Amino acid sequence: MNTRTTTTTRVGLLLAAAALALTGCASAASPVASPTAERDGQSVTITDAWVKSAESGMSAAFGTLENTSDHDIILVSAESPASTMLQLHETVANDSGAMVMKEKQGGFVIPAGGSFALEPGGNHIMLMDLTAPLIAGDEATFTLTFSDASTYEFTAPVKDYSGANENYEGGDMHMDMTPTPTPSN
Ligand SMILES: [Cu+2]
Repeated sequence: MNTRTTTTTRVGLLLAAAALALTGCASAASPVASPTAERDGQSVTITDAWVKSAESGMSAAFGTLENTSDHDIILVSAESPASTMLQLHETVANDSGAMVMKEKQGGFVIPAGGSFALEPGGNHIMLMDLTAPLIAGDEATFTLTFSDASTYEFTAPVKDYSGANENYEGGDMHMDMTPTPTPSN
């Protein structure tokens, strides 16, 4: 009798202690999964972001991605209400020596404490199929997703730009980004 009472009391105390521990834990924990490491999306910013104006079809977004963490961060995908599909593109020479853009396998690696340039003629975020014309002065919002599944959202102004007309070479698709000829300086 005596023993059972003691045991019951002890269990009750343990449960109370466990509840306290849980409460304390919950109030102290940060919203991220690991309190010691920042999610990638919290360590990345973009500066000088802009999007090329376009009536329809394709366009591209540029800027400089910066990584303030002490580890490399991999950008794996991008989304935007401005386009039904986005890809991460690199610009490379094809077999015949022409500069073409194609999807970057494995994503963009932003080096630890460093930056990754998105620029015409180089790496860029490709808008494959615009949902509406991108007019200079408008803005477009982008959501970047990193390899740890965290995200970073930014808004970029739309600007007129006559360059960045590389052909797209992906699988069996060959498309011109814009039918507008590039005026010479
Ligand atoms: Cu592209």
